[in-house]
Amino acid sequence: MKTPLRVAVTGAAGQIGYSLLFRIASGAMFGPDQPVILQLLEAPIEKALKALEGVAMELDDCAFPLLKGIVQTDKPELGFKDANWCLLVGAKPRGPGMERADLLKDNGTIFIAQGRIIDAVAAADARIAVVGNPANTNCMIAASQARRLPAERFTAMVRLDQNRAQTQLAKKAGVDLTAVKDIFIYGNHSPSMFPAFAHATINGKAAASVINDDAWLKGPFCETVGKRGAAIIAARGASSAASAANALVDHVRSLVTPGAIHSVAVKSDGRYGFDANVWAGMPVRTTTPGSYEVITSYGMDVFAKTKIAATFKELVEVRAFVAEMIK
Ligand code: NAX
Repeated sequence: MKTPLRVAVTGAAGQIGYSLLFRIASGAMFGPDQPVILQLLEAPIEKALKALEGVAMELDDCAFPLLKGIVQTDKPELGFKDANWCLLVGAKPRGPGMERADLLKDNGTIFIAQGRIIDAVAAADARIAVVGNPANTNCMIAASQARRLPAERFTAMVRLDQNRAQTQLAKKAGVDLTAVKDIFIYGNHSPSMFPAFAHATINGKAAASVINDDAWLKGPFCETVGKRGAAIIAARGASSAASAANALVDHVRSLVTPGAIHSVAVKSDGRYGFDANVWAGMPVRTTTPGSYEVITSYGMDVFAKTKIAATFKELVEVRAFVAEMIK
């Protein structure tokens, strides 16, 4: 029996948490022979903590053989203690009429504190994956507080966008989803993101030649992927939850699977035109469990460069809003 992994999840009583925790406990994230201890962290709000109690009761009722313990807490020092993975899902949502600067400030406060505490109390091999929006910026802020854990350990999720792009390409080409490969997301997890279709393949051929509709790829395809989150809200009356949880399972699963090639928002060091010190979506190859290298070999045409420049500009603008927080 392997030693259980300690997996901290923030926002554990939220809607993504409700789709996520059962997948982790069932083995979908770390494999069918890897036991886990779930360390569930919620905001110090009575209603959220009560809901968390109910979620923990349901986890118990699943009798998952891999689930070796559940911690429920509103204390980050306890929630992140010795955690091997910290999944930062909880964040403050943008309320009606709320300015972007206020949202960034409120979330910045949360992610500064969490970054510091993770750095102080998490396991030496801790990896951090940020989902709470604005995910790239929150990840940058948390990483900026770390002195012990290297910045590469902090990643933000763009896998939902990659999964969305893969499905859109498969539908358009009328092929099975598994025929679509190498579609990666560049930049911010926001409508400005760029799904770089020029490198995608369908059944081993260039996706652009199979689809043969440049206008669709440059227009509706990019727009559909970029605005999918808003379309889900319009249809469901609530933001993506099960698909976001599924994408986080994919994000972590790929990061612990050597050889996996996938999109992750990571700290840039100037690749693909992103300036150092923004967290931007890029293709990575997992090297050893939890570690990766950025794939730098993809060339970009004029259209791709323009799209990447736009999402980069947005990342830099947002960084300017939080400059005080990342000093
Ligand atoms: P919910 O509002 O259902 O749940 C969030 C939970 O976080 C709440 O239970 C809240 O009490 C908790 N929370 C707030 N502050 C906390 C803190 N300081 N410590 C611990 N817990 C805290 O939101 P949900 O639908 O689960 O979404 C969570 C986050 O994911 C949001 O920021 C959302 O915007 C973001 N998303 C990110 C996606 C991505 O692809 N990166 C896609 C889906 C989703 O929109």
